[in-house]
Amino acid sequence: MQQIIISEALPNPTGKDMGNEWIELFNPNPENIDLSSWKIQTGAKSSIKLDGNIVSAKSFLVIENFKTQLKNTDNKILLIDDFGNTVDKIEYTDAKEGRSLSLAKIVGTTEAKTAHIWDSPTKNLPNKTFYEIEGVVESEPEIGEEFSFTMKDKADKTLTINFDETYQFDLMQSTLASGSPIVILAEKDSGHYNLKNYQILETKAAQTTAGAKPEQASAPPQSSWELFLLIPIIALIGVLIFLGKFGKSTRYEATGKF
Ligand SMILES: [Ca+2]
Repeated sequence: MQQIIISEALPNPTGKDMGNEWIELFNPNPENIDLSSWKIQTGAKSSIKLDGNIVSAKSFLVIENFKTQLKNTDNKILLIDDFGNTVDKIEYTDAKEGRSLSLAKIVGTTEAKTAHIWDSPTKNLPNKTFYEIEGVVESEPEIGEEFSFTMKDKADKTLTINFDETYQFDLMQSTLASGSPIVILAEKDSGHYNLKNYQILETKAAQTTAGAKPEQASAPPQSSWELFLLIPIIALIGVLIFLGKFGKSTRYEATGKF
């Protein structure tokens, strides 16, 4: 049997939390699973008994209208089977209002993987798929009909990346310079991508900048020459300190007999 998973949870619904929170389970197996004697540990001292619930084959089951309340900060939700084994677990430090924590599929430049991501809820529906794309910024962020920038992926294909106003536009414009190596996490939407997260690959960015400005090429020999002069000076200071300490301790030994 494949593991039943906690596919999504909404600990902090918009408005009143009590009665509006839910936990979505998913059964990846080709047969129905009876959850009698299973439970969901919803907090340190609270749990929901799942007696009477059956999760159908390849289907979701939403647990809702429970009498306990999910904490909005620093919490763990555990799915415990009839043998007392924890079969799945999600944890969070800060539940964003109106957003659910869902197990999303990440299609990457490397192998596919999964991650727990806060996003708009997909109750009783398949969770979203996100794309991890590595490449370089082509055109810098601009405000047109949409907030967007373009990047070239590893296959040299130009992709349009839209982002919403929750991103700080000024910060993005100052950090996403044309040519910056970047890795993004985005959701695919007909013909473009919606940005979820991004990271600038720092080390490569430094190399690219150095290569792009040949007039700075004379700087390294100069600084290494300065370094060359600095080494004997540091060594000399070191010797002087050592001699000073040695001298002091000798004097201490001499006076320590009193
Ligand atoms: Ca879902």
